Amino acid sequence: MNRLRSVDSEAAALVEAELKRQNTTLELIASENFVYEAILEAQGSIMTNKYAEGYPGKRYHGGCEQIDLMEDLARQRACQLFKTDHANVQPHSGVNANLAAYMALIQPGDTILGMFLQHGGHLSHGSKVSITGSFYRSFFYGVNPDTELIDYDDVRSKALEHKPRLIIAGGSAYSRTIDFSIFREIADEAGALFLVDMAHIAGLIAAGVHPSPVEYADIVTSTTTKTMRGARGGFILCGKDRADAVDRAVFPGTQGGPILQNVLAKAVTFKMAMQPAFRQYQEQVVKNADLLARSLRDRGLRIVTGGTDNHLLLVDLQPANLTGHQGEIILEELGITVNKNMIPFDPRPPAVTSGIRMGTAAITSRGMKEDEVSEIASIIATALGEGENLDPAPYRQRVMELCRQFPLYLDPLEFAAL
Ligand code: DSN
Repeated sequence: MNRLRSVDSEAAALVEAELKRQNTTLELIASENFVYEAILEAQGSIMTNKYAEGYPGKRYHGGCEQIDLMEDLARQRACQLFKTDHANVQPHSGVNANLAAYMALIQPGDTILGMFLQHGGHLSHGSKVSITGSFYRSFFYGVNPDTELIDYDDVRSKALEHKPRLIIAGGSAYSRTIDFSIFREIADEAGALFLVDMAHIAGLIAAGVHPSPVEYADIVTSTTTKTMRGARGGFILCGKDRADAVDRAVFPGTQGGPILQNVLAKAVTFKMAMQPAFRQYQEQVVKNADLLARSLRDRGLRIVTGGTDNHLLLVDLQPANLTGHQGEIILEELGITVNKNMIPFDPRPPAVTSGIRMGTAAITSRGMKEDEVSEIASIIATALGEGENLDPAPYRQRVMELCRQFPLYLDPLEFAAL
C-alpha cells in the first residue's frame, strides 16, 4: 500500500476505508468471502503484465513458458479437486463461464430451461434482462409453493412441454441440497443437455459437503469466489468429449486474453481447497448457516423452506411487517451487511423485495463459530423486531465487539488503530 499511497493517495484512501469497513462490519452477503492473503498476493502479481491468448502449447503470443505451466497447474488441480477430465480456467466471471458453456452446447434461438430468478435462480440462466434471455428462448421452473423446495415435477412437466435443448440447475438463492441425478433423468427424458452452475456451492462440493454434479452434468460452471474463498473469476468443467468445444467457446468465442494473475490465483484456490482444513472450514460454514437459520426461526422470523442445507438462508420479512429493502437498511445501520432478495412468489419488485439473503462463508473465514453465530442471530432478530423504533447504537457496539475479536488482514493493534 505504501507505493500506491505515494502515487495515488485518493485511490489508497479508498482501499484503506474499505479495509476498515470490512473489518468493522459483519459480512453476511452469501456470495462474498474473505480470501486468503496468498490469493491477494497472486492477484497482485506480475502475471498481470502478460498476454496469452490461446491455451498452453497453442498461444497467439510469445513468451508464455511460465504462463503455460501456470495454466496447466490450475487446470490439473481443478480436475483433481472436482474429479473430472477437463477444466477451462480462463472465464473472467461466472456469467462469462455460463455464456461460453451455452455457446459450447447450443445455438442462438435454442430453448433453455432454468430456475426462475425469483425462486433462487440466476440472471444468466435466461432472464429477459440478461443477454441469455435475448439469445435463447428461455423458460423457467420453480419451487413448490408449500415446501419452497425445487418442484421436480414442475421441472419435468416444463421440460416435456417446452422441449429445451438445455436444462440448467443451480442458482444464487436456493438454500437446500439440489438433486442433480433427478435433473439428469429429466434431461434424458426430454432429450436435453444438462448444465450445472455450482458457483454458490462449489466450496461445499469440493469439500464433499454437498453432492457433486460432475457425474451428471454435460458441463459444470462455477466461480472461484463465494464459498471457494479464492480468486475473482470463473471456470468450467467437462468431459474430454466437450473439451474442444468449451475451450473454443471461451477463446475466441466469448473472451480475449485471460486475466493471468487471476489464473494464478485460481491455481492457488484449488490447492487450498484440497487441504483438510478446507473441509473443516466448509463443515463449519454449513453448521453456522444451520444455527443462524434455527436461531432466527426460534426468535420468530420466517425462514424460506424452514432452514438450510448449505451456506445460505433466505428470511421472509413479511410477517415482521418489513420489506427486504427496509431489513437491509436496518441491519446496515448496525454494521451487518446483507442483501435484499426476492423470496419465492414475492409480491414485491426486485428493488424492494420481501426477503433478505444471508450467508455464513465470510464470517466463518474470520473464524466465527457457534457462540458468535448465536450472538449475531440475537442481534438481527431483536433489531428487526424493533423496526422503526430501533436505536442502533447498542447493537452497533455488540457488532464491533465481535469484529474486534476476529480482525481481518490485521493484527489486534492495527485493528485498534483503524
Ligand atoms: N448473483 C450474485 C450473488 O449471488 O450475489 C453473484 O452472481
